[in-house]
Amino acid sequence: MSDDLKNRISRRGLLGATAGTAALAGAFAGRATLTGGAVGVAALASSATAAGATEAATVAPGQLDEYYGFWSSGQTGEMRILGIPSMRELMRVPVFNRCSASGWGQTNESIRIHQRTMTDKTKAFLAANGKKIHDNGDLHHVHMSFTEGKYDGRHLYMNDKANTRVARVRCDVMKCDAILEIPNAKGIHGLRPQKWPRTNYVFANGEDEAPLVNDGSTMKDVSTYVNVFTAVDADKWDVAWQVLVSGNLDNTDADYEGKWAFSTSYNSEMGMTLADMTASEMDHVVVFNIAEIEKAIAAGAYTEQNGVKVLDGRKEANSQFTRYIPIANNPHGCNMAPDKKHLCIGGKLSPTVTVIDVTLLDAVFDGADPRSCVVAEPELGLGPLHNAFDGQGNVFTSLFLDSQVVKWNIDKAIAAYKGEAVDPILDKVDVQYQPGHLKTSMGETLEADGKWLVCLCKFSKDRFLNVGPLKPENDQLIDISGDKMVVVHDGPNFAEPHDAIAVHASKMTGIKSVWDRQDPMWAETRKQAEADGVDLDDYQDQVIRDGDKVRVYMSSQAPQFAIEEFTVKEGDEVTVIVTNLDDIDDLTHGFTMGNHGVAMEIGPQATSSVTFVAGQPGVYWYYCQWFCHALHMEMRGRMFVEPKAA
Ligand code: RUQ
Ligand code: CUA
Ligand code: CA
Repeated sequence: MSDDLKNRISRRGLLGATAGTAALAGAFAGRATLTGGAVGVAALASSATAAGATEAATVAPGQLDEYYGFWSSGQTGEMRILGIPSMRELMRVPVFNRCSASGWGQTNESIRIHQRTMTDKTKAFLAANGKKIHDNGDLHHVHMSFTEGKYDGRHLYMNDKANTRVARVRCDVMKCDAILEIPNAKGIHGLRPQKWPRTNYVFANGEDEAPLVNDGSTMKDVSTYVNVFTAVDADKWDVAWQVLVSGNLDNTDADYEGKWAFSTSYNSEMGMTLADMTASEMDHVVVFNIAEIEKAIAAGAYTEQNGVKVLDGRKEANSQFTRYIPIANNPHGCNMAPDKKHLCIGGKLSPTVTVIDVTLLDAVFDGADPRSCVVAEPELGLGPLHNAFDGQGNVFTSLFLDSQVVKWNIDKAIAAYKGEAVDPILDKVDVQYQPGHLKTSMGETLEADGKWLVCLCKFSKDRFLNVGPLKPENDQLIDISGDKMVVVHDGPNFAEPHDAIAVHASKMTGIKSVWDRQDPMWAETRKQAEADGVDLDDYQDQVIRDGDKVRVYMSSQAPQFAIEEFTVKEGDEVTVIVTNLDDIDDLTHGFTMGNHGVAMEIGPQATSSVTFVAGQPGVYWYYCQWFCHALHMEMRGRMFVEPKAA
């Protein structure tokens, strides 16, 4: 690859004008002929079809969407819920971020979830920095739990690349109930639940290379660096095992038989600079053999590192845990088709998608040429990143550089690879602009239905009113029910609509409107109440003093807090525990303590608590910040802070 090309593979360079794209095309031309761009470019359906598609995407006021869209939010750190096809934003679920509206990251219940699975090192690090938790995150990928290849509506799983964590969200209340910091790995990026027989594992990729014993004893000697593939036990919420690999790891997926997991690697070179990371002609996808890995774990043939069972799947270990399938330089997306057979790998720097037939992988583990499982490699256009499926044998691939989505057929691509004169490309459509992920309705399950495609564009440029140098990104909705793709909706979105899944509403029947009083979310708070002689079910509102700790137990019922004043001393550690006794839909209360940086949400029948240090002597008002009643403004009370006793 020329230096000129490498220079252009920066965010800025990729965005560059036609010249940049032309230079890339020129660079690619050396080893591959570009055919994609000439075929069916931006073919728009007739206006009649376009109008029909737009109508299908219209959801009138008061009408409900057919699909739940679960969105990652990239560096915002939260999960979002949108309706599809309306693309209306329905909810934000804080996970790795601090949320001012709900108190996530500040309530004791959420801090306990954060801390429960932190490593001791992290706790010490945060304590040394005067912090209780990391309250930022970079949430790239959201996926739902599976039972036999289908969404089962139990959990959603997601990664935090920034702080090497994974999290779980309960679908019944749409709150995060578990976070796990992954030891040994660095920068968890790709994340996928096992699809078959059910989600026993959540597979998580460490993207960044670091010494396995990362204690500062060696830092610049790259030969000591490793990358780590992690399987999280989805039920126990602990690391089940890890496998060391050669090269880094980017995106991951699993098959529909529970036999394999796959990870792309863009840095097989183990390069530490951009030039070195793009130096080789080929990188690879790693195939993990789940049965062989489980056998070794059961036999105790692992080493233990930071409390985790670790196997060596690096090339030089020659194990049966892994195989390395060569793929053109710097592959990215990794998507298993619902035909249970074909794995599609986005070429990124190569204009191709590599199709692997997973039924040929046993032979590869038995010694066949690793590339013998490659059954197609269609040239589709510039910058292929991710793939989505319609369940009818077709694939939709995002072309980052071309700002297009290309629809192509797997069987035709296989025929072309065998030398038949067929063009696998069926259609191309312009999107605005630079698409990353794209997701079809139910497309990563056996129930892919080929109705909608959400395309998550990294840039919106001129697509919306100018809001300053920082522009929204652009989620576009594409009707894929006909032969031609039709863009029917622009959805501006704040950082970053990284990835999304579209789940049919019929899968989400377990969602509650009112909390169960016995919910485990506040089990610890309940224990404290019992120790204080307070029965959270037969509510006794009271203030308990325990040295310089004060616990204020109060219930709330619109439009009143049961305790309308309480007294503490300057410097006291005050914990306010609020139970919302209202039990009707959508009657949420809040508790905000003025000038103390404290706010939390308390849903119907929920208990939430927050701890803070009482400030300077004086009168402080607290109030309910979630609109709950005509007298919501009056739902307030006073905290009197007395001077410390001399
Ligand atoms: S990766 S734009 Cu973080 Cu999802 Cu491909
Ligand atoms: Cu309670 Cu507003
Ligand atoms: Ca590379």
